[in-house]
Amino acid sequence: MKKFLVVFFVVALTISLCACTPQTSGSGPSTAPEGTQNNSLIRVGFAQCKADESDWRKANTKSVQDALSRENGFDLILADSNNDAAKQVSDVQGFIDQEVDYIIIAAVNEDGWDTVLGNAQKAGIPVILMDRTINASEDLYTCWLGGGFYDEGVKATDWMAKRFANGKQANIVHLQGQLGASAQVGRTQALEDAIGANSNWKLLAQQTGEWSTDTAKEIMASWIQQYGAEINCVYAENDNMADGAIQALEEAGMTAGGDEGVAIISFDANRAYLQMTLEGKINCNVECNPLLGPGVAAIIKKIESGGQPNKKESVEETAFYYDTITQEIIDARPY
Ligand code: GYE
Repeated sequence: MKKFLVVFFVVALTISLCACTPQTSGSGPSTAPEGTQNNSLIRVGFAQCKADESDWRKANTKSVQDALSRENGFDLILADSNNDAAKQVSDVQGFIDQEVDYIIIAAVNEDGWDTVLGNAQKAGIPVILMDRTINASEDLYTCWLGGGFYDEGVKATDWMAKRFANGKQANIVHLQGQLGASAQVGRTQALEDAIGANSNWKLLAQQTGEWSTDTAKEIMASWIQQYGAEINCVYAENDNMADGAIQALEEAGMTAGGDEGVAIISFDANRAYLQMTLEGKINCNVECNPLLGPGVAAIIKKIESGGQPNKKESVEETAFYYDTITQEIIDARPY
């Protein structure tokens, strides 16, 4: 009888412990795959800006979830800050309180990280910055993996210099990303530097479109009301906003892109917008690779095996142009 009671107690205790295992939002079931124990999985907290905010962000989120799967030895916990910088900082503090093994951050805003990253450091939790950079001491994070936003902007302004060569007047409207995001800061700085260096370039208007197609369309419609045919260049800091601007131009009966239309600059080079580049609606689309999951997984595995990643791991990036891109190039791309 006593043996039965002991067995019954152990079984009951096991069932109650499984019931309180925190649900992870990574891919795969909430129980460890065959042959492994939950405690052999590397627990990673992923503080994402806003998982479905743009085509780029959706591809980025999926890339991390696919690479840091349970099958690959990870227990991924995704926190979506809904592009709220203060919430994202508290999401990171939550990961520290949960005693995760690693923290990944795609920072909504460059600023506000010193305290919480100091807490992660005290807790001995390595922090990997992915995509966005931040204004904090490099001692507070292990490494950064992402694209070069200022250099992306230079690729775009180099194309603009050819479009508006021989003193041709450029009258530019500028749709910025969410203010304070390092992608916005870098791409904006490149444009502002180029405007300062070209006396025939004029900035008619500048405003954040919050990375959003609808917001950018509304802003562009008001600029068309105000400036009309004077506008001959749109510098949109991501594909979704470039699409919104094109919709507004076409609804106003104006031509977007091509040799003679309003020149359209975009960033991200998501497949759907490379198709628009091939159609000539986007003139210059600068790549920013969202598929950073495998790189992050490799960095964590390197650390797990005693290695030390480089402080900065940037990814190769290129640009696509309406008069040279082909369907074959688009078909060969992974996103
Ligand atoms: O350009 C935009 C997303 O940080 C590079 O964030 C990323 C940017 C990307 O919202 O679409």
